[in-house]
Formats: sequence, structure tokens, C-alpha cells
Amino acid sequence: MKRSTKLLALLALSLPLLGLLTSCEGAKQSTYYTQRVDFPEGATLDTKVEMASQLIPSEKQQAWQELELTAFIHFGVNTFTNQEWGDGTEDPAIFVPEHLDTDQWVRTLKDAGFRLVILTCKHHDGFCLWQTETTDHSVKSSPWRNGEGDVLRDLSASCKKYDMKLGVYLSPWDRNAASYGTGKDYNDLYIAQLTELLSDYGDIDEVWFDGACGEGPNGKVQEYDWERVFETIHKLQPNAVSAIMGEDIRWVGNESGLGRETEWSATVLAPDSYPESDSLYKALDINAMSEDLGSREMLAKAGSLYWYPSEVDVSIRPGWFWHPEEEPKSLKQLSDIYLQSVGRNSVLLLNIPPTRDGLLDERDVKRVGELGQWIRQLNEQRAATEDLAHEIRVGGSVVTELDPDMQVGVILLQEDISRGQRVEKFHVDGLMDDGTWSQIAKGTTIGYKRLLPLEVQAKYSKIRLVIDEGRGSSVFIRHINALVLPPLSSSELADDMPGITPISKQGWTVSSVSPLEILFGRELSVQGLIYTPAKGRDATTLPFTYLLEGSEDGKSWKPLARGEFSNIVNNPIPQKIKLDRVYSLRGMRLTGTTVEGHGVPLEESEVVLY
Ligand code: FUL
Repeated sequence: MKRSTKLLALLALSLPLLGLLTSCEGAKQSTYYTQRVDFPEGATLDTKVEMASQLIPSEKQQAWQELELTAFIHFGVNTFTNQEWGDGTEDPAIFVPEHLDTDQWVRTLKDAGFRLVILTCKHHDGFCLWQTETTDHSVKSSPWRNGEGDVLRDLSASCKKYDMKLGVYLSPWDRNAASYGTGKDYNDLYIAQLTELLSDYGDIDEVWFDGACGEGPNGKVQEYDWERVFETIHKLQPNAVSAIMGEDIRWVGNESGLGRETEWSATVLAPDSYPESDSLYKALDINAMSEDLGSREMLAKAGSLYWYPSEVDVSIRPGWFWHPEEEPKSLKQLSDIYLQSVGRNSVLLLNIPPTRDGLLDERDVKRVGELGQWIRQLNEQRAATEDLAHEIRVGGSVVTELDPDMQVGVILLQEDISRGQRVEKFHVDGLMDDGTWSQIAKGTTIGYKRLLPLEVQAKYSKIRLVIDEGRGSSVFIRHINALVLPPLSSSELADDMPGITPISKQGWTVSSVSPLEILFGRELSVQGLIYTPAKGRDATTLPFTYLLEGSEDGKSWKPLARGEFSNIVNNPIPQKIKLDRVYSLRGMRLTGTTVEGHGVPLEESEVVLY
């Protein structure tokens, strides 16, 4: 779950952007609803479907969707402590990015086609990367640039220089602020921080609110004042979209770079920060991770529909922050992520974390460059020279001429979302050499963009898009094309655990699972352990904190390491416990405790010793 605690007692929010407009579509007058539509009491499903077809994005949502490629920069004290979540007790003196060069960040991103970059101005540890008046837990207290450094100031200058849009991540959860959990005092501090970010650094285009909401230093959880948060954005940066707990952009529901096959931007999911979300989520049995957020079955149950498009946030490395032992994902993994995010009606938010020097890691720079080139090649080699817009009646089709010499690998489809997201089911046929049509791709939603990799790449002189089902009488297609899939070399395999040789499990016996106790049947030299949650493990049973104990005789136990698997609930990647030295052991015991403090059974197959 993106957030660990559900927020209660939120005040009613005003929705200033939501409204009605009408336009002429052919001879027929249509009504459009911007960002939200409320169904009349007792509306039939047909009425709801018709109204759903007329829900459109706000101007700023449309502009954001067209960015397609956006970047995240996770940087802060965690970069120096090798953690994913800091606990707020870090000494600001550790933050010394001697060679910080935000030009290098932005140049790398710009060359690869990224259009916006978001900086973690404050992560859950509460350390502020800008010159804030609100706390001393910031760059002001670091020896870096004699306490006068300001990462956001540098980044905003680089963004201006390279014509890159800028966004800010300001974690609501703050494990350092003494006022966290007290109510108004912390909300005042948070608004003051947001005000600084939105006032002093020029145009801000996206504001990112993480959903994590845990305990602060006094053991209390905070109730955030979202109404004031959104008012502040509307006043200071009216063109900025707000994401995740924000009102304009939805979290896709995972941190692995995976959009849904059926991805509705017109969803029954209200932003989590809206007062109605609690009862709505319960009544419809949904949350941001649900598979179905917009089908007709959902419309039948819902009272309102929101234009709430998906953003796919994923890191180029296993963790969000830079860790010396981690490697970037392969080009194959990244190109798949592109097809499964931008190609599934989402915006990609790819994280590239700077090193302790304040520079992007050269390995990441190289990989981002390769990804940029791959995307450029994919989009440049188009088999249809004429890419026309079409109004297609539901049940109808349209034929597009192709260059018959091009090997088609991917079908590109785009709806004109300024007229709503309407396609519910479609298929694409290709005209074969022998003059017959055969189905080469099919799908459900299209939305802003759909990329459909073909099972078999082949040459076609024509393709035919058939709209099998849709909302409204016609759908509006902005682009239909056929793309050549750029080849990848086999050297593109990733290694998530470089330099690790797993110890054989032969002769092991499991004496209990909660805690997981394993006797090796012989003496082993152990340097560390990697815990990888089993696929399909229910998120509520994931271990958040751990205690690792070892035994030299198989009878008595002593603690070897304890700590947090921090972000495991959102990002269930392999978690590494590196011991302070090599131990000779005959057994190990791993105790896992959930966020709620319950012990969980762990499986032998989930651990690897090295
Ligand atoms: C998560 C956070 O807890 C991670 O640390 C990271 O910032 C990610 C983007 O969102 O929920």
C-alpha cells in the first residue's frame, strides 16, 4: 500500500477546476465534463456510460499526459547512509555532495527525451534539501558549501537552462519534525514548507505527495490538512498538477513499472485525500491497487467518475536511493517498462538516483542514454506515412495504408482524450500478401496512448482498426500507426545481485517458520542474507522490521543484525542484510514483524545466505 494509515476526518474540499462545457461535434451538441462527473440519482447504466464518454481531462492534466517521460531524483541523507527510509535522526553533517552538478542530471535527462524532473526535496526522514526557514534539519546545517547549498535552487537553474519542467516531492510523513502527529502545528509547518517550495523556485509543474503516513518521533500519526495543501497549490502554482495523494494524478498501484492492460483514466477512484474516499473505497471495495477502476460494472455501482490518470513510478535501480552495490536495470527491462507504462495509457516517472558525489552514476547515465535512443528509434520508424485523426462509429473500422517493406513490431494507437476516453474493446487486422486479413493485435482500453507489441513481427500493406465496443456512439482516434521494434543485444541482461554467491541449501532443516529457524547440518561461513518476498505474498504479511540471529551450536542464539526493510510494502524487491563480519554458524533465525507489529511466518525459499 502506498500509505500505511488511512486518514480520517478530512474536511470537505472545494473542487474549483471541475466544471461543464459544451461543444459542437458535427451537427450534434455534446456536453463535456472536466475532471469529474456526478451521475444523477437513479441514473441508468446507459446514462452513466454516455456521461462517462464525455468526461475529459483538465487542461493541465492533458498537458501532463503529453509529457510521457518524466524523471524522479531520490537524493538526501539516505544516499549517504545507504538506507531506503531514514528515521529522522541522521546528522545533517553527513550530507556533503561535494561535486553536485545538476546540469549533468538535467542534460542526461533532456538528451534522453525526459520532459520533467521531480526532486525529493524532503523524504520521510525530514531532511530538507533547500534553504528552509522551517527547520534546522536541512542543508543549512551541513558543512556542504558552508551551509549555503540548496539542491533545489541548483536544479531549478539547470531546468531553466535546458528547458526542463520541474516538480517537487515533499513527504507528508516526517520522522524528524517534533510537531509531527500533533495536528495543526505540523500542518502549519508543512504548509510553510510547501509555500517556500512553490514561491521561491520559479515554475513548478508537479507536486508529489507520497501516501506513506507512519509514526513521527513522538510515536503519533498525523492527520494531514489536504484542503489547505490544495488551496496553497491553486494559489501559488495554478498550473501545477498534484500527484498520488494529490487530486490530478493517480499512483498506478505498484513500483515495478507496470501499467494495467485495461487502464482507465476515467476512474471510479476518487483521490485518496478527498473526504469521500473512505466511504467510497469501502462501498466499491477498491483502492489505488485494484485491477478494475473503470469497467461498466464499476460505473453501475458508482455515483461519480473522476479523470484521474495513471503515473507509473519505478526506479532504474532496485532501490529508490543510490546504493553502491546496486546496478541499473537492463535496457531490455527498461524498454519493457516503457511499453508497459507509456504504452498502457500512463506517464512514466523513472527514478535515477544521484551518488554521494551529487552526480548521476555513469552506469545510469549510459543506460538512460540507451533508453532514450531506443525510444527515439521506436517512434521514428513509422510504417504509415499519413497519420490521420478519425471519428469511428462503435462497431466500425478504419483502414491505414502502410509501407509494405517495413517489418511491423508494434501497433501505436491514440485516442483524442480531449473528447474523452471511449474505447472499451478493439482489435487490429493486418492485410497479408495473399489478400486476406488476419488479426494481429487486440485490447480493451486505448486512452492517450497504447503500444501493442506484436507476437510475430511481419510486413503488412494495410492495417485495420476495428472498434468492437465503446462508450458513446463514436470514438475519436488521434493516431494509428505501425512501428518497427528496435532490436536489443543479448548483452542486455541485468544482474540484481552482483558479486553475490549464494550458499547451497543442501542438508538444511527448517525447525520453525515464525520465526524462520533453519539448522544447516554443518558449519557455514555467512556474510549476509537476502530476503525476497514470495510472489503473491499478501502485502499485510510482509516483514517491515527484522531480527537476524545466528547459532554456533544449533542451540543457543545471539543477535547478528536488526533493522527495517523500509519500503518493502510498496517495492517488494530483494532486501539485503549485510553482516558486520563473516560468522561461522550452524543455524540462523529470522524474525519478521509487520508494520502493525505482528510476527509473520517466513519461508525458507524466501531467504538466500551468502
Ligand atoms: C514510496 C516511498 O516510501 C519510497 O521511499 C519512494 O519515495 C517512493 C517513490 O514512494 O512510497
